Amino acid sequence: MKTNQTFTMIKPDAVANGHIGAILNKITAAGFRISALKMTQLTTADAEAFYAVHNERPFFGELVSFMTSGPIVAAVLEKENAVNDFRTLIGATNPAEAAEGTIRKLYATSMGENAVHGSDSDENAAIEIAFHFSGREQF
Ligand code: FUP
Repeated sequence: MKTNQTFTMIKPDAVANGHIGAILNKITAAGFRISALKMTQLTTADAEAFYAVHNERPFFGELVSFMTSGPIVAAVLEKENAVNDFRTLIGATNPAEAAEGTIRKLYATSMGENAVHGSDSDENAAIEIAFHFSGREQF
């Protein structure tokens, strides 16, 4: 398993609000290399599978509905300590608690519509990357 990779999605709220360019700019300015990138839209089955760990949670239905509501931008990011450094760059799940200057503080609107996803472990990063990208789509 690679320990220098993480997976991100720019979520439907941030795409709809015109923040793709600003978010990618913050990511590269923070020293991440983008090694895969695509705009796509999740089906209900995709979102249910991606967020299966949350399927017993009360917010699961809303989460799936939101994540399928419009296009997303999926990307693989590379950097030393990628998972933890990217979690720091995006900030807390709830933008009201996110640190100043973080992507969620700048661009998220609520806990549910929080602009970006970031993998929470190297193991999940590998699973999430394989879910979204074939080998031929990674550079
Ligand atoms: P994060 O790792 O910060 O993306 O947060 P989680 O994996 O805990 O949650 C995944 C997504 O579920 C969040 F991005 C938003 C949604 N969520 C809610 O809508 N309400 C909650 O209480 C927790 C998470």
